[in-house]
Amino acid sequence: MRITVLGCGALGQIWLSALSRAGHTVQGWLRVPQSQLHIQVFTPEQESYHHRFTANDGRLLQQCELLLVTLKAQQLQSGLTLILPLLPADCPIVLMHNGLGVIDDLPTVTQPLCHAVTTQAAYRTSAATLHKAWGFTQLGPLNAAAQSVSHIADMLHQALPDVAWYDQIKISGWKKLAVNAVINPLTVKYDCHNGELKEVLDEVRALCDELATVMNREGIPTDAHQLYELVVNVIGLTAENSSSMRQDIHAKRLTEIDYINGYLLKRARCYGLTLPQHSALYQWIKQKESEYVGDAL
Ligand code: KPL
Repeated sequence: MRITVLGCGALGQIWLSALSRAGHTVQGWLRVPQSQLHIQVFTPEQESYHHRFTANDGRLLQQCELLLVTLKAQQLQSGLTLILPLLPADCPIVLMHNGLGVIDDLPTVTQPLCHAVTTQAAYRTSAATLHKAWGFTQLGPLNAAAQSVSHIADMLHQALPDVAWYDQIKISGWKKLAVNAVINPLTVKYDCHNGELKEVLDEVRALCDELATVMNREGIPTDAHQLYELVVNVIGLTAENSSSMRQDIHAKRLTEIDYINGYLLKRARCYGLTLPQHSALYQWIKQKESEYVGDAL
């Protein structure tokens, strides 16, 4: 299959490497155009792969059979708008990002559009990309045209397991949002690794209570206790991680806060709900960002 990966950070690179090793013709697409992309990826088993990929080739994009987008939520609108006109009308697009609400900001997409929610963990060092832990990716439709592209999940599963198709991807998106809305901003507030949040479980519980109220209004079958168990479990499993939001703040990059806690607050307002705990965390992160936002833009 001819595949373009838009967004070549850590997640994009592990997919580029895995798809290429599975025999697909892949290219990278960078926001700052380059004609080639040279990467080194370490698997969780410490195997090392060097690759040199074609990048930003408009001809390959016009023949593309899958566009995998691994940009962060806040980069998607500008990144996708630029390349949509070059994409074949029937080319499926898979958006793999944290947070929700991105689709509200996008131009009309007529191609089959999917959301992928993943727990694959990867990060970049100055020398290489480390695929730190195997995860699970769920893929589902964001528009009617995507109802017919469930076979993509099998193809992706062959390259970087586990991947499964899930018609109700909104449920997975909200559960991942719940995890990120608690862990990510709290690790910034306390400037700590995920595991250290075991010290502030009362705060975790209060945040989960607020999440459950909004998620139930959104039709997501869950409750505050289930969410609390989910978040505490992820805190334990990712204890050594520095969350992506904490990494963004340390690197003075814009964070995904508007698509995580920001989206939650927006949906809460639609139901006339106020969420004091999440509002306070949201303000905290926005304040942190504003200290360097001029440089980040
Ligand atoms: O997805 C994550 C992130 O850091 O963005 C978690 C699950 C919190 C792991 O660090």
